[in-house]
Amino acid sequence: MRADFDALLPRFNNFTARDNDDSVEHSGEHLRAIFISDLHLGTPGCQARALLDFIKTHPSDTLYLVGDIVDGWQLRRRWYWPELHNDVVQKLLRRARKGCRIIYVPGNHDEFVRGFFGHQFGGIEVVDDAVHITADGKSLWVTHGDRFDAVIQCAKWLAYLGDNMYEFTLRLNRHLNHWRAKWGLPYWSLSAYLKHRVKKAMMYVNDFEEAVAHEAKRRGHQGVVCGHIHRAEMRDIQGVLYCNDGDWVESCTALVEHRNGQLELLHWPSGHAHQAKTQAFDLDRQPVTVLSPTSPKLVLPNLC
Ligand SMILES: [Mn+2]
Repeated sequence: MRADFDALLPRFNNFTARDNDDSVEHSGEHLRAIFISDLHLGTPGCQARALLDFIKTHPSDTLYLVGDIVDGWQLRRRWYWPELHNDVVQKLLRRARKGCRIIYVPGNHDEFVRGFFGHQFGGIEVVDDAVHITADGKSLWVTHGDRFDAVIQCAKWLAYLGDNMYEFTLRLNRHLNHWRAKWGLPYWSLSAYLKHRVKKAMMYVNDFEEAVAHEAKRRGHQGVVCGHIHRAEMRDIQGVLYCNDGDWVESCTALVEHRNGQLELLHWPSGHAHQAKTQAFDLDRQPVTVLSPTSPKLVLPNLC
């Protein structure tokens, strides 16, 4: 893991740093925090140009890199590193030098960075997960989210077992009620009872978003910020604010926190670089608009 990382660093430095292209920078509000993930630098799919535009025009106190920043899986197969991708890295390093606190929470595609928890490189702090406190005092747990794949896989197996168990309980139910009738007891549906209980349990963990939100709640936070499934979202899940900052492969989305603590999902269309579509969300209110209400929910590990 560490060897992989050491091998990558000199390659980053082989390029000339274009460090002085800040001409269009700082046109907007100085945000309190920005959360971006799933950049997948090192793959042709990465929307590096749009990403650079976004970073340049959005200064912030803190910038969270919420995993899958560099795609180590793809780079190991085939080296792909255009200068534009290097520009993104240089831009981030420059931002850190200028006083922006940059916190890097690695994901599964950049798991080689997980060997560096507690370390810094170029002023960028590498941590397993983070807690962000908003201006109005809400606590958000920041994690990439891939660790919940296991929860969902496990839930599938439980669902499969649950189905077989249901068949079994139907048979058991027949015998049980046969004997209950003999003893003069009224009919009681064991299978309906169990089905109700099992379904409730399955629905609870059967969905990535709910699993992540549940874990955030268990840890005592009011919300969670994650990525991984490339599906930007901000909604309340059982009293927890679930935020997914999306990706920079398809949707070009980021989660930002304004100075007053208001959180917002920004959609950054690559062709219209300066017209961000917004979704406003106050922690105490429902979303104003829904950004991607109908995308599939299941995690595809090879894509995420
Ligand atoms: Mn991922």
